[in-house]
This record gives sequence, structure tokens and C-alpha cells, in this order.
Amino acid sequence: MTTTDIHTELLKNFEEKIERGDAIEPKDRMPDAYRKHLIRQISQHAHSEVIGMQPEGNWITRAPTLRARQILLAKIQDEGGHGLYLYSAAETLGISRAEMIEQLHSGKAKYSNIFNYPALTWADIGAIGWLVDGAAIVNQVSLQRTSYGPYSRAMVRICKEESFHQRQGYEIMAKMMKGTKEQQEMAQDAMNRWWWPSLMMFGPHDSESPHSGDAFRWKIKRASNDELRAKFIDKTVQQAEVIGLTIPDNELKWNEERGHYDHGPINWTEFYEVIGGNGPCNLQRMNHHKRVHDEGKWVLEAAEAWTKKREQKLFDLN
Ligand code: BYC
Repeated sequence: MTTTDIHTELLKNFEEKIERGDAIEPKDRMPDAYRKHLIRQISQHAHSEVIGMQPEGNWITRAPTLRARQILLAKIQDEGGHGLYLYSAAETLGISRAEMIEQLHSGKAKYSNIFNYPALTWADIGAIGWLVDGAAIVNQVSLQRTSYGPYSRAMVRICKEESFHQRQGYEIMAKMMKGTKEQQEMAQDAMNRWWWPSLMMFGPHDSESPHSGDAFRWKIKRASNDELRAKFIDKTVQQAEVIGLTIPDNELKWNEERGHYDHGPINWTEFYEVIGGNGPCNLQRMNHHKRVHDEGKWVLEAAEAWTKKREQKLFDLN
């Protein structure tokens, strides 16, 4: 067998596995492009979870009640945990955590557009939980069936926690809508500011999505950007109606034929500006991450020194 024959045989095995719906595991042979595609997506997903702690973290000390503070704190800790599952899943593909952080700091790796907007009021915490986590769940439920085993298993655990997050946000919004006129206005204002960026979370329209072709061929993506966006809109419109919030889109209308809501145009210029580094909070988010990363270096160094010492002890005993 020549090298080319072996290569063709390995590729055939991989494609048959994908076709049968078998999970691809870390030690399986896989095309380099599949590995790179997953490293890009999973690491960006991990960075989103970690950077996403910032806008919410800003409100821990200002939560209106002790109960609200405890719940918010628990939610933010969950997001940190999600980041860790995902960094671990990406590491099984042959990239180190340090390399991923380096790619984030250099701007090579993206993170979700949504975390580059400020959380201005307590209602924003409601909007983040309800809309942002709500959008994330719709996306992540479909990723539970993604073809890479460690990613799909991480998604199963993450989705269980996300549904609590979504309810936490919805509860805040529902409570504010039962409150004073000022509280109702605050909730509507948060809705107005977070609605469109939440729709952008699903990525560009399918016709403009360069990675979707490979993602579908390899069963990394199980539903398209537009399909998931439509699912999110359909369920959120109902929820907004129940608590009396208005979706800030004059063109929003049920389309009987499609079985989905039609919506107004999304501002893709804003989306590309934000993911290109020019959103309202990109600089703040990145500077904060870099500063905290530097300040926490001693923890990593201490852990490494301890491991080295322990290994030496074991060696001496043998
Ligand atoms: N933001 O070809 P496309 C959370 C980029 S966090 C920024 O459609 P793909 C939470 C895309 O990367 C949940 N960039 O890409 C945490 C690509 O650029 P590159 C985060 C975006 O990968 C704390 C280009 O646009 N969830 O729940 O097929 C507190 C073309 O896009 C975005 C995930 O990360 C965006 N929104 O599809 C609260 C889900 N959209 O890489 C909540 C996992 C697109 O070539 N990721 N881009 O430079 C995915 O499912 C897919 O990667 C996407 C994009 C659907 C996001």
C-alpha cells in the first residue's frame, strides 16, 4: 500500500463513521481540516463562556436582593465551569490552553458578539439570562448531537445548566414587568438594546456563512444559523407577550406558510464591526481578561511547582 492509499483508506473510514452517525473520539484518525474547524469553534465557544462572565459580574455587588445576588453568583460560576469543560474538549484535539488564550489575546480567536455590549441596568441582567442564554440553549441543544464526542458530551452537561440560567433571566424580566412604571420601562429598554445583538449570536445568514458547508458535511452543525435563529424568535415572541414586553421590530409578523415569524433586517454592518473588535466594550473586555490573566499567573506557577515537587518525591520513593 502506498502512502496515498493509506491516506485514502483513513479518510474513507472517517467519512463512513460520520455517515453512520458514530461519534469521533480524540484518538480516532481525523482529517486535519476537521480538527482545525473544531479547535476554532470549540475554543471560541470556551472564550465566549469566560468573557461572558464580565458583563454579569459587574452586577454581583449591585443585585437588588440577597436572593438575586446568590442566584447571579451561581450562574456566573456555571459559565466559568462551561468554559473549563470546553477548553478541556478543545485540548483533546491537540491545542494547549495557553495557545488558546494566546489566540484570544492576539485577536486571532473570536468570542461571541454579544459580550461586547454593556450591562447598564439590573434589567440588562434579566435580558442577558432570558435572551442571551435563551439563544445559547437553542444553539447548544442542537450541538448535543455534534459529531465530536467530547464536544457533544460537554454540550449535554452545559444545556442542563443553561435552562436554569434562562429561567433566572425571565424571572427578573417578569418581576420588573409587574413592578412600577419605571421598572417596566427599564425592562423594555433592556429588551430593545439586547434583542438585535441576540439574533446576531446565531451568526450570518446561511448564504453568507463560510463555515457551514464543512460543518454540515462533518455533522458538526446539525441545524443552520437561520433555522436556529427562527426557532429562537418563535419561542421568544410568545414569552415576551406573556409578560407584556414588545419586541423592537415593526416588521415582525407570523408567516403561516413558513410556520415561522418573519422579521426585519439584521444590521450585519454592526455585527462585523463588533466581531472585528470595534464594538462598544471589546477593548474593555480584552484588557480585563489580560490583566486578570497576568495577575493570576502566580497560581499557575504555584501549581506547576507543587506538581514538580510531588513528582520528585514519587521518583525518590521509587
Ligand atoms: N459572534 O461561517 P459562520 C453563552 C463568526 S456563550 C462572533 O456561520 P460557524 C453565555 C464565525 O466565527 C455561547 N463571531 O461560522 C456565556 C466566523 O468567523 P471566523 C456561545 C461570530 O462557526 C456567558 C464568521 O463569523 N455559543 O451562552 O459555522 C453568559 C462566519 O460565521 C458569531 C457558541 O459559541 C458570533 N455570534 O457558525 C451567558 C456556540 N457568529 O471564525 C451566556 C458554538 C459567527 O472564520 N458556535 N461568527 O473568524 C457555533 O455554533 C458556531 O460557531 C456559530 C457560527 C453558529 C456561532
